[in-house]
Amino acid sequence: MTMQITTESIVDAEAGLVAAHERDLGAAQERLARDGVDTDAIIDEVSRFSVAAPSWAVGTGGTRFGRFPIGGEPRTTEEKIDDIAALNALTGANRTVSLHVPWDDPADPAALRKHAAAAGIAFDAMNSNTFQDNPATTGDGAVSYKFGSFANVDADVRKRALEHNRAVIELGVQLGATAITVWLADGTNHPGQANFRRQFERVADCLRELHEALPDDWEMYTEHKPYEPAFYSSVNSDWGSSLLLAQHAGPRAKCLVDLGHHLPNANIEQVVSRLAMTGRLGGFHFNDSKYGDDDLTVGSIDPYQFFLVVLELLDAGGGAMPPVRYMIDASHNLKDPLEDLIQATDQVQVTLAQALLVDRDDLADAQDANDPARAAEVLQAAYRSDVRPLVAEARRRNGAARAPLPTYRRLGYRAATVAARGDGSVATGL
Ligand code: RM4
Ligand code: MN
Ligand code: MN
Repeated sequence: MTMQITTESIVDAEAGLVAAHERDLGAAQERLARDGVDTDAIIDEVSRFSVAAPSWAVGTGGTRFGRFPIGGEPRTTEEKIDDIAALNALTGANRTVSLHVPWDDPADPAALRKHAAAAGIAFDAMNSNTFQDNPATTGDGAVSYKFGSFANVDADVRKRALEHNRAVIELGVQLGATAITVWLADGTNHPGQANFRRQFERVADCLRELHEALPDDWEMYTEHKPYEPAFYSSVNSDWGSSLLLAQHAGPRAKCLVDLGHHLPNANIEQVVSRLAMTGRLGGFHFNDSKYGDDDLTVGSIDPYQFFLVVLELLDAGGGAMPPVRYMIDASHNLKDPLEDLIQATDQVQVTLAQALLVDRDDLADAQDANDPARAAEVLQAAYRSDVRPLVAEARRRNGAARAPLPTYRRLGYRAATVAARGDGSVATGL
């Protein structure tokens, strides 16, 4: 067992921060109270919010040009959960893990569930991987996903892909999960390679069959993406296709928006609004991008867009984050993965607090008065406000860290994982 980070060790490590935190918090509360803001309501909502960590994100990612493992990477799903427990101890806001099968393929699900429960971590949406051939999914190699899984012309391949997805659901049931996310790599690289309509129909029918296999308390999410690894066409390429697929599959099929899965300059906040309006917004993957599905740290490239997206989520949730599945979906090629997850979670918390600051009545008045300048003032008043003391206080009230990154470093968690797991361990994942 790797070292555990506890509230007590955090409190000890942060003893020197208390006085400054109290001063900053008092000043922020006084400033915001002058504008009639209920800072306690904001702190409460930030404390309530949690975002899943994906099991594959606690190891370093790579590109097709190489991978540079950081050392001390988790060797098993249990160790991935240990790392997420450490993350959650620091942020108080990563209470669930999202598994990716067969990157995670536990031999003893009951034991894994116990291990996670002891670490205070529950299981979020399961992810089924049919973008790679794998003995567990494609059996003896007689079938291959090279030309797609659910979209494949070969009924046998589609059957294997469905079996794999059903097995992922069964595993999820044993772990206490209640959702599956289906991201498909299916598409084409060459014009004329496949018939768009027939590919789509095959995927739609498979998803419908999968929907029939859902346990009563489960949901499934279709995750769209315009390109990569398919570079000419993807079957589930955009939110419209995703919505059609979900509608065809059944009432418990919803759409998942990954911030990096849009063509350049797409208005993602409007996509969120449309999906929420139709009752089909099911999940959300946080990351940021400069060019494509770059899986960069959420808010690191375009924090204002992210603010506008969170504003739409709050609109969908009537002023609180709506009950959809949230996950950080980023890749950590250079940073310590846990440090990036800490920063991503902090960014989500800060942006949530800023978006909660928006005076929605004022905004609605400005909209009804056709006054875009006033609407902009309302948004900027919130976006330019320093909410960091409120976020630190939300974490403190959860028994987590006021300053999670410096505290993570001070506690020496990475050195402890290197000592326990060795400096050559490599986690499964991207
Ligand atoms: C995809 C997509 C999925 C993630 C995989 C690893 O691009 O974002 O959500 O599961 O990558
Ligand atoms: Mn994703
Ligand atoms: Mn992606």
